[in-house]
Amino acid sequence: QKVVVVGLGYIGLPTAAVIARAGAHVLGLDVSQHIVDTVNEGRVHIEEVDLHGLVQGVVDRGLLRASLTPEAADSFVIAVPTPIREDHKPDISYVLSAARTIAPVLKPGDLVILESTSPVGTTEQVAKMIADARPDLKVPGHCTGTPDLYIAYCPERVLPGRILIELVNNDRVIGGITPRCARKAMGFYRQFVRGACLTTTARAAEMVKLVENSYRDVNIAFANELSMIAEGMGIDVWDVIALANRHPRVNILQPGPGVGGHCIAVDPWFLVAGDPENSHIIRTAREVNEAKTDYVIGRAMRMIDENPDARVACLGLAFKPNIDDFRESPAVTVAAALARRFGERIALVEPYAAGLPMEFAGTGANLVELDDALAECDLLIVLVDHDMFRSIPLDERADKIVYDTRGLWPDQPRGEVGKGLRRAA
Ligand code: SAJ
Repeated sequence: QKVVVVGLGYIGLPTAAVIARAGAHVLGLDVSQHIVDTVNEGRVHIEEVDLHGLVQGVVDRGLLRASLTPEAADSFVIAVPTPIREDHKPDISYVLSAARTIAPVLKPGDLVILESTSPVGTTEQVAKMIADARPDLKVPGHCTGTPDLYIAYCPERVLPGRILIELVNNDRVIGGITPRCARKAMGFYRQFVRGACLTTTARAAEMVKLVENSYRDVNIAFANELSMIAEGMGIDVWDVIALANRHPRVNILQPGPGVGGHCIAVDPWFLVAGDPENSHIIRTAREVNEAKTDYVIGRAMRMIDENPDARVACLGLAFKPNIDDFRESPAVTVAAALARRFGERIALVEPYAAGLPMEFAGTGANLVELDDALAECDLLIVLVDHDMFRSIPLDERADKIVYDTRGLWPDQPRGEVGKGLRRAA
């Protein structure tokens, strides 16, 4: 069987490689000549655990190719970005353009699956786009009698850093435009998914994806709100959360400098845009998490002002621990605000960065090794809970002034703000 995957990004490329490994002939479509060339050489343009070896293997075996132009196939998987606009409204133009691209090569019996995180109703819009482009085909939802095509929505739910494991092992929610479409898509996923494949409608599946990430955002916002309340009361929020979580029905997440990545900080807005009147908690959670980043910036600036002779190290720039992904990272936002104001006084430590993200251009702040930062800096601002930071022994930081936004070092001596703080969200 032949499969076309549209979009060779963080989800599309691993998905294409996993389908190819299961034995299908996969054509990856992308609008970037650079990405197409890279994949055809068996290389990857994104960092993800074990991805390079897998892509090299399936390209060498002739199971995966990349191209700028579509070809006929049995199944089409759309995995293109759905960014958010300035006004917090979703932009589904890449999805619609992907549908327009594949429409000319579709034939009766083909399956089209949308995987991109999408506002509710997008799969129906894909069907409409195909129906308009191909009046000769009977498109589900746009014809009488038995349709020629199968169209379904199946969101990806993988965690960056564990993509290849989770692509195979996670349960999949498969929403069909019709129940027949859902059953057909289930047959497709069963070829390479070990988790359960659960079917529903396309609209429900679209909402499920948005709900999962909103759930996490709301729960992180709760932790971030607690952190600011506890800080004002002089209480260690991590102690409070750990103790509250000993209750059998309480499970509070961890506060931090804000929520990063391109999913959790974005997807809740798709729900809000769908029904602004009724999405109070979801919108407020977004606002609390965004405000937490500003709170951390203000707090860090005050500490630096109170210690005018201190050299400052920001520990971590990634959006979460132990990965080299800096997209929408609150750590970058905080460190860049400090770098713009304090310039070369700020040392940046990021073991996962090859160079500095562009946000730091012209600020004078430098990337330094962790050992040098520990030797030279008096004020440490912990922004990411990388394992490498967690394992720094107390004797290397006991005399430092510490602002630990991740609660990494429970044993840090406590003191007044600016004089050797234990940890403060
Ligand atoms: N974070 C906290 N406190 C916590 C947990 C996370 O501040 O207790 C922060 C992290 O530091 C990070 C952000 O939240 O900045 C997001 O990290 P994450 O690990 O929670 O999630 P992502 O963005 O890497 O992946 C999420 C996952 N969704 C859920 O767990 C519900 C993943 O399964 C999705 O596939 C992915 O979004 C996606 O693509 O939508």
